[in-house]
Amino acid sequence: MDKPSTQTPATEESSAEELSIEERARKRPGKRPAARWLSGPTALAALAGVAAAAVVLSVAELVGAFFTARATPVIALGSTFIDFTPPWMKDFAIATFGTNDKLALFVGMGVTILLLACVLGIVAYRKWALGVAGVLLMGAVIVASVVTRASVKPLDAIPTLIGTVAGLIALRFLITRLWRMQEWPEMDADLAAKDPERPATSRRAFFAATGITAAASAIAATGGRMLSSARSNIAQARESLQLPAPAKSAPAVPAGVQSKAPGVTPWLTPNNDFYRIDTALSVPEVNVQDWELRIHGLVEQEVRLSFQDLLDADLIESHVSLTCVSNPVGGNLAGNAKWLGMPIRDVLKMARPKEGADMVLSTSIDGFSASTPLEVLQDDRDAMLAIGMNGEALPLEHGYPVRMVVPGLYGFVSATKWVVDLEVTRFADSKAYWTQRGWSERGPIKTMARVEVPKSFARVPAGRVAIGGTAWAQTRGITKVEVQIDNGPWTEATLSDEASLITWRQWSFDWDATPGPHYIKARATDGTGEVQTDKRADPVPDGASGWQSLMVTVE
Ligand SMILES: Nc1nc2c(c(=O)[nH]1)N[C@H]1C(S)=C(S)[C@@H](COP(=O)(O)O)O[C@H]1N2
Ligand SMILES: [Mo]
Repeated sequence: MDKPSTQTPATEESSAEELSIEERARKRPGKRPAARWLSGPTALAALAGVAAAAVVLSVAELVGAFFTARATPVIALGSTFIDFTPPWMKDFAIATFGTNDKLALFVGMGVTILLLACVLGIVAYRKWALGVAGVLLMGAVIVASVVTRASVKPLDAIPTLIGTVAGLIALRFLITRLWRMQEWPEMDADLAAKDPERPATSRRAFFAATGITAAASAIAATGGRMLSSARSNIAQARESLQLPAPAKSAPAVPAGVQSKAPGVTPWLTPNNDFYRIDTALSVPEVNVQDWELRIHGLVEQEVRLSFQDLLDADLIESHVSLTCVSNPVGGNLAGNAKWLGMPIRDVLKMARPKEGADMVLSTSIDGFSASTPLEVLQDDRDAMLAIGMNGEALPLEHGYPVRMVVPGLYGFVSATKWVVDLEVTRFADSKAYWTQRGWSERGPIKTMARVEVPKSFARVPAGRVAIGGTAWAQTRGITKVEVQIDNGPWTEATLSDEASLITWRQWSFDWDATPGPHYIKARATDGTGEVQTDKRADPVPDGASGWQSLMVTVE
């Protein structure tokens, strides 16, 4: 993309008698040089640069509000700015501005960006390719700022990428207006009088375009800030939430739950690494003061619970492994955490389900729903309305302030996050979100053994190779994992300690590896004695099955 040469106002190719715009502007009588410069192409190009930079930041900020709020572009940029501020300047800022040092930071950053944006506009006006490079560089710096923040995922770069593209479009749009003002000196009043129409129009077109761009950025930036600050208020409320002690603590976890094979996932999944699956484009923001759970439908007594009611209830704590029905064989859509919550059976006792009811349809604040068999929520498996995850309030993306956790069932029929409604009903009468879309109405978790080390297609040295992984069959438990090398015999792996029937169980296997390509297979046996089926099934409609098989090369 290069500007059309016929519209180039300030080129070096200007012939001897055809003076450059700058020269002609300089030769103009009347106006003082400063005033002439301010209304000249360079100043307007600088203005275009500022508008384009505003577009980059405001669009990134707006889109960023829909992403993990840990690092919106402007905040991340601010943190990077701090990182690169020399210590003496930091001390100076704190000494001079005191508690306003944050404000000083943003003002300092703003001025820096403003100056660079001016340069960007001027450069783009003269040589478009350099302008493109400038915008891309700006995008790269923001992306680097965002992704180097703690606990930020690579996907969080997306808002900045979108902002950068929008900024490029805006810059091109504005600079094109400038290029169209080919005959710059005609802009002066005396010449404009001779041809009043054209120059004024093109000049007005530029200002109109800049105005629209600036207004759009201001709206985007304000919207983005409002959205993110609403979110950060919720995030703060979550941070300061004090979880009550459970009436019944989680049973002690045996010392040997972790697989002996190095590299196997931690037995307890940290919140930040816990897989996340939901239909929410932006994470719902729920205020605990506003949160209420309604239990209704086929019940003797409709019940409404406030968050305070949950805090006051007899809470239980339990390690439960969750699994997604979409998890392919060998996939990682599963996690194990310590949950704190109110048993759902206690809630159902208050509501007293009527004869004939066989299902509870739980609905989230954003309209997702899950159908869970009523008896599963009434038995002793510790299905709960969870408010705590690994000793913290639920993370926003895992359902803050309240979600369901039901041992033994895939998440799509049980694990409703941001839950606000429980309707006691019948499978014959209601269909849940995914059931309406072709998935099954029930979802007991299938027995599964996963190989985590070595990785598929890994190259490993000959000799002792540690194979290891995780297996699960929630509510039935894992009693055996077997490994098969190539077409050899199935051999029992070493099981790590079992914490409970509703948590996953890890395993390891020492393999004496000989050079060449080899296939590794694994299968589990659950507590009912049933061996994991080798029948391959896709995740749709009720979960994948089959034995995982992977190839490694021994060198
Ligand atoms: N509100 C809501 N809750 C939801 C979902 C959803 O899309 N919306 N997805 C479910 C699915 S399919 C799974 S596997 C689990 C995942 O829970 P996690 O994101 O905490 O791992 O949440 C369940 N709860
Ligand atoms: Mo899922």
